[in-house]
Amino acid sequence: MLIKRSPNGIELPFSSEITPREVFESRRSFIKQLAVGSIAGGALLEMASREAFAQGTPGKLGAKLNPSYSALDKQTAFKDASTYNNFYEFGTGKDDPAHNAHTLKPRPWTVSIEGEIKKPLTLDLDQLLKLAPLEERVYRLRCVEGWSMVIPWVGYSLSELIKKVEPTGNAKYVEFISLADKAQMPGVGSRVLTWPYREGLRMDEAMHPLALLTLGMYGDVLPNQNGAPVRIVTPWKYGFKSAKSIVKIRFVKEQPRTAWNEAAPSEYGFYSNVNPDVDHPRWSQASERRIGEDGFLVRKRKTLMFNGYNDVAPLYAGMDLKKFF
Ligand SMILES: Nc1nc2c(c(=O)[nH]1)N[C@H]1C(S)=C(S)[C@@H](COP(=O)(O)O)O[C@H]1N2
Ligand SMILES: [Mo]
Repeated sequence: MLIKRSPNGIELPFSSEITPREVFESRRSFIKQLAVGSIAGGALLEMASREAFAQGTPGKLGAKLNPSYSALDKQTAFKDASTYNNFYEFGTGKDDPAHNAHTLKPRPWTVSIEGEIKKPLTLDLDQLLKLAPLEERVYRLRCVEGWSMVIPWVGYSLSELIKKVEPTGNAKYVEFISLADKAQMPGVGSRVLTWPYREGLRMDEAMHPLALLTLGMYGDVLPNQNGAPVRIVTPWKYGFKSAKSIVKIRFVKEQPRTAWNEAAPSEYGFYSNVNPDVDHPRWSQASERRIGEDGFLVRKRKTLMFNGYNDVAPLYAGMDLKKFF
């Protein structure tokens, strides 16, 4: 298998599906040309918008692509990314969130930041949107169930927020708590999980620049079903570590309990780094199905260690990742 190395050390397999940098750049200038009107015509415009969509656009949020943190894999269609979801607060079926999440009210919204920090804060959405420059980051998302997507998120490193609240020496972990409001979320009350949905990271993981405080995708704000108005995305971990619609970020001394770990401790560990060598007790994690590439003849993709984000490897130096799965 051909492995290409991107500027940030992310290993990219399947080179035939990678957009070479030159093609990428020339497409961009083509789109610019269209924008200034030097080329016109309905068909071309239609093509331009499709191209712009494929590469991400500044969009309503005005985020600038951060190429050094972006995978060049072909992006998942917005339609797929916004209709095939896991968000158990709105039901356990893949299409439940898209059907049911219209009852979520993403504004007004506040996130309270508390615990082992010198500057506890409550931030509303506008404050969150202005806390640091918004970036577009194209990340692979690998669900523990064996499928993956490639999504252009909008946000900034979680570390930007962490620095502002000045954690004390006791802050060893960060806990993320999702909204659990039965009035807005018909799935809360079901017994699949204990609510609210909770996730967590070790402090050094949370400080890693790849950990994204996410406020949008595909240039615009997050659709409700994708975790509006604010979620976490940790692309080197299985998707369930990326808690949606968060209302609280708490800095704590001890490793926090998490919703999936409580539900099935032998299946979902605290770390949950993507790891093709550690199988889920009920299925292999060696390969994955990329959403949008379905089809009888389409081969599954090999799952990469840390989902290809090798930059994070030093965080786990000396740890037995079979034990700390
Ligand atoms: N609050 C909450 N966050 C959640 C979930 C959930 O059920 N509730 N599902 C997780 C899982 S299993 C995955 S794979 C991702 C899916 O994110 P997406 O729908 O935006 O692709 O969200 C994660 N975050
Ligand atoms: Mo998942």
